[in-house]
Amino acid sequence: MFEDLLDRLGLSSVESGACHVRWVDDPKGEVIASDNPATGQTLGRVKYATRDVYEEVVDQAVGAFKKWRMTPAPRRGEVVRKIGNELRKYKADLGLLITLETGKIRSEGEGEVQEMIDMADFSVGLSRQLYGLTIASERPRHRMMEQWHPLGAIGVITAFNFPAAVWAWNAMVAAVCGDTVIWKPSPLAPLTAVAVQKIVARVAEEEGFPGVFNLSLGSIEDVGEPMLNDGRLPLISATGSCRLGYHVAEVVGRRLGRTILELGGNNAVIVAPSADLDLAIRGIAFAAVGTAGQRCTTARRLIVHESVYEQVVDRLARAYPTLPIGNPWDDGVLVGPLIHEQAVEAMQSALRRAEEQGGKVVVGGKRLDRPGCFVEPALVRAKRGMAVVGEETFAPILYAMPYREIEEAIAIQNEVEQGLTSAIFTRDLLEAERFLSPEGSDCGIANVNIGTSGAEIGGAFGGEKATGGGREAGSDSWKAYMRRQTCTINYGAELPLAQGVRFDVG
Ligand code: UN1
Repeated sequence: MFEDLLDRLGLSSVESGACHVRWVDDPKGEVIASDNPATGQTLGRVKYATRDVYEEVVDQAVGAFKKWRMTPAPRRGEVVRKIGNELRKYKADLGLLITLETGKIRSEGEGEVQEMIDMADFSVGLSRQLYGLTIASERPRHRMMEQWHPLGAIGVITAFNFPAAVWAWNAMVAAVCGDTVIWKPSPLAPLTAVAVQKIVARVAEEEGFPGVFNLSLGSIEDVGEPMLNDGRLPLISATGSCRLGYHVAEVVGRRLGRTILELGGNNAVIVAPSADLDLAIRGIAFAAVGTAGQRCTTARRLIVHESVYEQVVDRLARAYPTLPIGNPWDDGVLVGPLIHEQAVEAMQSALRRAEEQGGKVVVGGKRLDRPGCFVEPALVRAKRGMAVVGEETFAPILYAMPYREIEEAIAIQNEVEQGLTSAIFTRDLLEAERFLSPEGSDCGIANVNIGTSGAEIGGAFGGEKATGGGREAGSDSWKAYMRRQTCTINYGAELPLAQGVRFDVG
């Protein structure tokens, strides 16, 4: 099944990781393997872009921008529509490749391709809605207006856990905005990036716009750092850890470039006394265990009212061991492997520290005795203030803590560094509204009776505080990919000055 899959996606055993108006490589480029985390088997190999190749990619992307920016936005939308249609044809195959490379289950792999398709559809509509305002001028016979212009060639850095969808959040929107895109994908999911690039670059070329979508997979030294320092790239959109984000913000900020940062999350679910517990248990399980806890939106903390705390912990403790763990491509499996050995070690180390700090593992947490990076999702009784609870461990660990008053629950929810997603299960309207009010959740995303993960693309996605403040995908996130120009037009014969200033010459 797997050999045919690579064929169908047009992938050979060694691929180049760089593409602009055509695929390019440098014989000196290091070749990396992409391994299936469920088996350890190598799926294929990809050659890194060297520094020279990176330079060539940026030159081409900057060159392609000149034509693309003058192409009417609805025409750009048409190219994106064709990309969406092409992705529809590859939904099953690309989804399976994502499953094999990242270990996420089939429906999530396909869901990710659906997310790309949704982003294409959204962006097609957007291509006719890049509206600017007309503003009343204080001066007679003057008109003021805002218009939005394309920014330039932009850099998009993505992580392994959403190796395709997050690229689409950025690239589909950026493309209709008139930007060209240079994608630096994660070296942990290089084949997905190459497969997506093949589809997308083919459509762009057929439409007469090669060089709009570009790929530059390479090392931190040859591609990552040069990209951050590259004055030709006015915007860098990066997804990854908070550590990565601090670095990106600093380096890009130093040259006054723009960033969109989507960094770590330490997301919590509050379960109030009035919650529908059946709903809550299902929502928590998906949020905490889905994608084996490797989403930035994963629920890592559970804040439960003391009156239902034992009941919720008990129900989760019974549900966890029934979750089918196994090969992510097999039907019925809900928990696939972690991405690599280091992730397994990080999980074990966090659980050890949790116990040292007074926590108690209720269920799970063991590595499975089989090849691949499989672990049992862990549920831990924890207390407010435990240092490990403040950390984002990219693995399925859920720390459950009791609370007494809703104010306390919200304070616990808000007391971590990150501010990505948050949720409350309650049937009490006042409590729900309080959670959503300015004195409620401090996160970019706040849900009621829904878990912390699985956002739709129509909303703006991103978070506050150490999550980086960026917004991607829906709503008016597009504005970050354009430059705003305020224009004042004088259609009279006088030259009145604003603020009543007089400057009479001659
Ligand atoms: C991420 O983990 O980087 O809301 C993004 C969600 C997904 C996106 C997650 N739509 O869980």
